[in-house]
Amino acid sequence: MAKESTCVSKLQIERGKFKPVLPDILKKDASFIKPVKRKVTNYTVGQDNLREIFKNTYGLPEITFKKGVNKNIAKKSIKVAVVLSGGQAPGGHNVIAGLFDGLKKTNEKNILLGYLGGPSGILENRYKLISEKMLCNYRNTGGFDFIQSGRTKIETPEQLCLIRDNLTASKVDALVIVGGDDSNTNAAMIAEYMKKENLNKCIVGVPKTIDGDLKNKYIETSFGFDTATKIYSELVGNICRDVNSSQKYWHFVRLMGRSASHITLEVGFKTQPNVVLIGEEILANKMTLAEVVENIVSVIVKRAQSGKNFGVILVPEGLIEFIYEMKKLISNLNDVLVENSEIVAKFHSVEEKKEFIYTKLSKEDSDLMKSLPVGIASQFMLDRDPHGNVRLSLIETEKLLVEMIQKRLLELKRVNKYKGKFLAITHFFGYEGRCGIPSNFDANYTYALGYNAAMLVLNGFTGYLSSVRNLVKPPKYWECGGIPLTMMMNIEKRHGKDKPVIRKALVDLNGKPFKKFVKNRNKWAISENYVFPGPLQYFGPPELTDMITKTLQFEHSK
Ligand code: FBP
Repeated sequence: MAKESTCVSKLQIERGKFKPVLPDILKKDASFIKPVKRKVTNYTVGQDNLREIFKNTYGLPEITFKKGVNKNIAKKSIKVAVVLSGGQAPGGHNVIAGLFDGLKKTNEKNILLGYLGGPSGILENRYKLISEKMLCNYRNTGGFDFIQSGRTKIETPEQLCLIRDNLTASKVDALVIVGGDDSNTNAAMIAEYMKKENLNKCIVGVPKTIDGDLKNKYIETSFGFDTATKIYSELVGNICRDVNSSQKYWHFVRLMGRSASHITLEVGFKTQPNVVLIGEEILANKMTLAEVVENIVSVIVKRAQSGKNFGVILVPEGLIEFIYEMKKLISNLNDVLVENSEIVAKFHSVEEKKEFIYTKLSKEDSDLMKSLPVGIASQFMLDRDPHGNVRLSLIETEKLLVEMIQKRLLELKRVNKYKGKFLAITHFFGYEGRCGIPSNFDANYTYALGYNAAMLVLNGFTGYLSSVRNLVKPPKYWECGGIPLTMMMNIEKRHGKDKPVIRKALVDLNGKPFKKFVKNRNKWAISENYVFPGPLQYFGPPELTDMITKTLQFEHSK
């Protein structure tokens, strides 16, 4: 429990007393938690290339923990290492706490160490031994600051050798990688390498990301999504109330989420603003930027006709990559930047870089890039992250939209088709929510994911993602087990090359949440159906403290 000190808040002290609820199956002694294997039959369809890359870890069975005698649990003490990878997400510290408690409950001599600063910590062999004394101040807290995080991509043979050597030198038996799709791709690569090298080292992943895009039939949600969306919803709800009070501004709020619009959809449900853009729909309809702008303009014009020159618009962070011509431009630009990386690096200014790049792009692409506001075109040139992704958090799409909307409204004004007043304010909410104090859901979920990861490694499983399901039910009923990482992979283009990566789950346009949204959005557009969710609650009635996301509710509704 967090101790009182000048840098610990009262809430943190109270929150430190929260005892995560373990699923019933994990409450048992490890020797009574039996892993049941299920062969996955449709595993190999159309995935021959993956089978080739993951010769040793492809085709593993799915694991579910059930009540029963387990004679295979590690008899000797083991040493496990944990690493936090990628962007922060509320609950990371509780994964470590669950892992620690699961290991210690099974054998007091089991050891947990934490690699520092993300995957680079493994490469540089920087770690700390984790003790209860150190951990107690971090239980139920937000952030990743206990051992920090990083985005180093692990893929080269040299890196894999180094990891092998470092794990071996430190006598680490198992490595738990807490990360999103890219980081768990790392986990799959390391698991395969260890198997290939005949090393008895277990590599297990834990699904983390506020973006909510690491999910599938077996992984119902990634941790952090619940807390982050509650925090953003409070902020957006407050803006809706402000808008409704002053009735003079249009607020454009871009929300994090990278390539997926799950966060935007969830915050949309919780606050019911006037426009919610869903990138996946824009892509499916092959909409151009001009068409996206036109759709927003039609709502602005309609509301202005009833004297409403105000409103709130949610923009997903990844919007730009969903607009057909932009997606093509970004993909071609990525290839050109990789092919010409040495030359580009020699230019001193972004302007020089852009001028050079224009000569390498097709006329269509370079004309499009030149037509963008200068600032946005320059943001397109920023370095990609180590996984080859455009740093979407740095591209101010909301400002691009405002600029284009202003132009269009002026045109309409000139021909007397718009008589309103358009005053726009832009926001970007992302970093505000990633390190929030985890909600009850995330505190429980992360603790269970960590504890479950301990059970997986104690049983010697490797190449798995820790899976805790049945999340619409109270934690007591959650089901636990492991899903083979390779089962979630496909081949995608990264840095201009085909690479095996974990499949991102985008908003499913045939899914229940999206359909529910479509039913409501016209009503939200013209009237003020705003909902003001207020702050995330840690104490009080369970209806408030244990509320799950609308996305989970709708996805699992009958
Ligand atoms: P992960 O996918 O690693 O969980 O990161 C999510 C995220 O918060 C995105 O929503 C955002 O685009 C990105 O990280 C920002 O990255 P950075 O922390 O490097 O600025």
